[in-house]
Amino acid sequence: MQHPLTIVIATRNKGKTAEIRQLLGNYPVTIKNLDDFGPIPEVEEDGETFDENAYKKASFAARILGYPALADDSGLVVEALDGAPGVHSARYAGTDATDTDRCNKLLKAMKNQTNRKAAFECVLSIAVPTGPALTYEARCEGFISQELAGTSGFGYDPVFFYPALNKTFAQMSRAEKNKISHRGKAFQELKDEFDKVLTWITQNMPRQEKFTCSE
Ligand code: ITT
Repeated sequence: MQHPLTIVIATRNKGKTAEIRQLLGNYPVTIKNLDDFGPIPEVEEDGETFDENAYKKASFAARILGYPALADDSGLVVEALDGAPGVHSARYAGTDATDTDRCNKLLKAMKNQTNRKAAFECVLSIAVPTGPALTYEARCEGFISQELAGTSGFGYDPVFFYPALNKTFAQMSRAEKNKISHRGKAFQELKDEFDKVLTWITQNMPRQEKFTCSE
């Protein structure tokens, strides 16, 4: 169903997009992807925090496209690696690496480590074209497994073990992961005040001036 308010999901990550579409499935907004528009420049994610990068991505997309935009900046923070890969999670094994390459690099870095505590963190930023933004954040704690397990999800899901369900994120269905994940929890906060968010967006969107040409 088409709703009058459109939000652009400002991500190029297909795994995230699928999760976000499911998380916002029943809400009264029309969701667009970056792919629904022509080519737009890439944002440089050079911020030092998830917060900075989320705002950069959301405000850039909102300004360029003229729609409210929602960005997610997230990553895996591993205690024994002093917080790495952290904000560099997507590029941890170089720009051409695959998700499996990144998981394997992490397992190698964790070889012989007894402290395997880790957390996924997620910051959501919803920005309007004039600059202001709302922010939501959440984390999900778990452990780095000894080997890859499971084929669902994306990114580091096969090596992130979630003890309460006794499986890795990649062994969960999307719905199961969305209930407990960093992204799922951050979206829950947003959805808990969805009416206010919609009002805020409407009030902060630039007005479309209606004008008529007169001779
Ligand atoms: P966009 O910036 O276009 O959204 P990205 O993949 O570059 O896509 P980030 O900069 O936020 O996104 O990097 C997040 C990385 O952290 C992502 O590529 C995964 O490797 C990892 N990650 C984040 N959330 C994850 C999740 O739920 N499961 C597994 N890995 C995740």
